[in-house]
Amino acid sequence: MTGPARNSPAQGSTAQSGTARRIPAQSNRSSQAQSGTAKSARATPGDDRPVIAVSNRLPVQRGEDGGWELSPGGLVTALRPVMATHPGAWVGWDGGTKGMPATLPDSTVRLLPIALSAAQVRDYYRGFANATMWPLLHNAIEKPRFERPWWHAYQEANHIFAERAVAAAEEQPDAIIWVHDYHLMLVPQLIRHRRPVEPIGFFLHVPWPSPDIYARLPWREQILWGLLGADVVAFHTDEYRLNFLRSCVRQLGDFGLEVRGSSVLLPDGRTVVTSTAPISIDAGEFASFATEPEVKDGTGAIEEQFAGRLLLLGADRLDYTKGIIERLLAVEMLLERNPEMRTSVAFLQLAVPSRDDVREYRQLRGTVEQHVGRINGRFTQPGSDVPVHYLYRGLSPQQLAAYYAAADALLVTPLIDGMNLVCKEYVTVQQAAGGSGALVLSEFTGAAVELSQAVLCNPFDVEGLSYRIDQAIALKPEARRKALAAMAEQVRVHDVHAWVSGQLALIAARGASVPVPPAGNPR
Ligand code: ADQ
Repeated sequence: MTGPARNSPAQGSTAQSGTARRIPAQSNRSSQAQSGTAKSARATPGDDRPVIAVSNRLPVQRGEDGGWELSPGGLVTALRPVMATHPGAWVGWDGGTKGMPATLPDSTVRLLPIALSAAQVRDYYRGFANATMWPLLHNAIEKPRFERPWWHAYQEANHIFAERAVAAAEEQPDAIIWVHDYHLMLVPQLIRHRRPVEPIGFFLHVPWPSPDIYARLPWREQILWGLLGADVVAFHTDEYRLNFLRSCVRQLGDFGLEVRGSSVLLPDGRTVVTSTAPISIDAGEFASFATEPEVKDGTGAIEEQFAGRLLLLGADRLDYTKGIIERLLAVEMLLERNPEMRTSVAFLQLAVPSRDDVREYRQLRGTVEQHVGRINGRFTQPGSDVPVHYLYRGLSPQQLAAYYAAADALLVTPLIDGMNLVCKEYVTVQQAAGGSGALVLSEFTGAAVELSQAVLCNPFDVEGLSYRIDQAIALKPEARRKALAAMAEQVRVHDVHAWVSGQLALIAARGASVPVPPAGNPR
């Protein structure tokens, strides 16, 4: 395995969690535009227009040697080749670290760090972003908290991000501006007011809930107007996109807004295009891990540790949306029903520390650890290893890949998840390693739309989930291989480079060539 594991709290939602990965060489970029309304998009940004990326966090962190390195995550890996060939800038919070470099490591992309006060971090980031919008957008699976001071801090922080992006755009007037995620939903409109003709794109990395749930937000209209400052508003799935369009009609219909097909016509005559663009991983990079000697050694060590047992794996940020409790309860039922599995099956949960300064996350960690202890207390057989293993730490992508290659099945059981990249990483590494692993995948993930050959499950039905795990274990190797090959191919063709190319081309085209069909508002 590669270097030692490091704790690296996953702050954001854009898969920038875990530990840093090596910078890959320029990868193959597919020319595919995303589905939905991207009909007129071209293969690349189309020209060498600068790209100004705006995200909550900047994609750099201090490495073990004290130097700066890229944070992990699909977004930075994907954007890096684009940013390397286009002059550009990245606007984001510095996370409280000082002395950030002026450019991305090994690149000319300028880093434009934003320093936030302790009160802004508390109210904008931990409060409004992570305790109001995160639960609301995840179907209110935890109760969203509505606090006026948090909303004011969110407005203030979004102004700061927008100002910095506007300053960057003034220096690079033909730039494409690409804003990311639920932390910055007011930013498109704030930029639009200052830069009326710049192409602005927004991508939401999390779900958009049903209009009924969204309507609970006291500031539902302001957030929608904020997003509609963009030319393109994009989502992982059609379901989220249609929910968004319905929310627009419900909340803003009386203001003269109209939805036609997948476009939104604003009272001021502008048209906003919506797009469905499922994010993906750098499949080439993950496939290459499978053949790295260090990863193979790591896999060998894990296989030795679990020799003679079937290894079931879970790997998530420790988040209440990920269905970790339901997964543990389902494993418990499996062991209850099948006494022989208490020594022939092992379940290993890898959990990346996340947002442990938010109350619900601290409570979740305690609950997970109680369940692990209880299940092992019930089912460990004298003279045998425990059935449930639990690692609470960040791992390098190579270390994760070693676990992916060793695991006989991956259990991805979120109660709701915008996409979920872990399952895409697993099928890619398993396939590249010549494995025959099975994927148990929640139907409430964006990934389930693409990876339909998985053993799909409903994690709310814990007993049913335990039977789905049984079913996955019992699948014949040929059936598993066939499903794996189809899923790995889907991820390989629709990789993150294709996603970036499609999105930038669509934003650059400003949706102007997308015809607006004469259809009524969605109900
Ligand atoms: P996340 O909620 O963070 O992302 P996910 O897409 O699964 O969820 O990404 C998690 C990342 O963490 C993966 O790339 C994985 O490699 C990494 N990881 C998992 N376990 C780890 C460990 N122990 N150590 C280090 N790294 C680990 C949000 C949304 C998702 C959406 C992404 C991208 O919630 O729905 O897929 O953004 O848009």
